[in-house]
Amino acid sequence: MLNIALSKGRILEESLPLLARAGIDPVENLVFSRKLVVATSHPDVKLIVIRASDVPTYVRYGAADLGFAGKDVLMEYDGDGLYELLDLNIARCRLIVAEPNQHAARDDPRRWARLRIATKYVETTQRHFAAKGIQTDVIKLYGSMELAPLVGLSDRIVDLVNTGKTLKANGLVEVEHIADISAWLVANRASAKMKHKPLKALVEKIRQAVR
Ligand code: PRT
Ligand code: MG
Repeated sequence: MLNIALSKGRILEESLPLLARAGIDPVENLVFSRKLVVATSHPDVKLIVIRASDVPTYVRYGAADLGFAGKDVLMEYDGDGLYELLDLNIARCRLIVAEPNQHAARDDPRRWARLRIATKYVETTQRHFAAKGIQTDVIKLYGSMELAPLVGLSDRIVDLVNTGKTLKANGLVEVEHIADISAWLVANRASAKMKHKPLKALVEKIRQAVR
């Protein structure tokens, strides 16, 4: 048996058509179902549905053989015990630095010295700015980062952007690009050895479905 870990929300919505093309259809509607483990049309494949940020953990400990995980989540997680096998080319967005419009007008990123940043991506933010020799005071949030500069919690945020509508609605503007993001197929290192044959066949089907 092979378990694939997915997360509710956008990754699930975009994963289902991809999995269908790979011949894997859940036996019940995962978008509405409250079940967390669901069998599929493939007799040897089960889907497990968890929080996006928990996918690397389930895969690392072998509770799932494969996972669909956002690159943003993977960058935040040290890669131990995981193989990043394949860019699934879904749930695409960008990780960026944003600040209020009125600051951006007279702000020059080349002069940044010490930044107060609110984000869910503490590790990635620290790594990004440390590499450029810029000091940061990072404030960890779990969501609604766009609010932080509006109420004086931080000067800037590091967050994901897709259409840019959320930034715009909150008077924020992108001032620096950190990374392009999409969901990746990840595998447990031990499963990759022990279940080599069935896993390889499944990965190959997913690879075809991405194309
Ligand atoms: O459960 P947990 O809190 O861990 O995750 P979650 O609730 O954030 O899950 P979900 O379903 O929202 O997103 C999971 C994954 O989707 C992320 O880890 C990314 O890999 C991917 N993804 C792709 C996005 C976006 N696009 C995205 N636009 N995740 C979040 N957003 C948010 C963004 O944070 C911002 O608030 O959407 C808003 C911006 O969208 P636009 O279109 O207005 O620019
Ligand atoms: Mg959410």
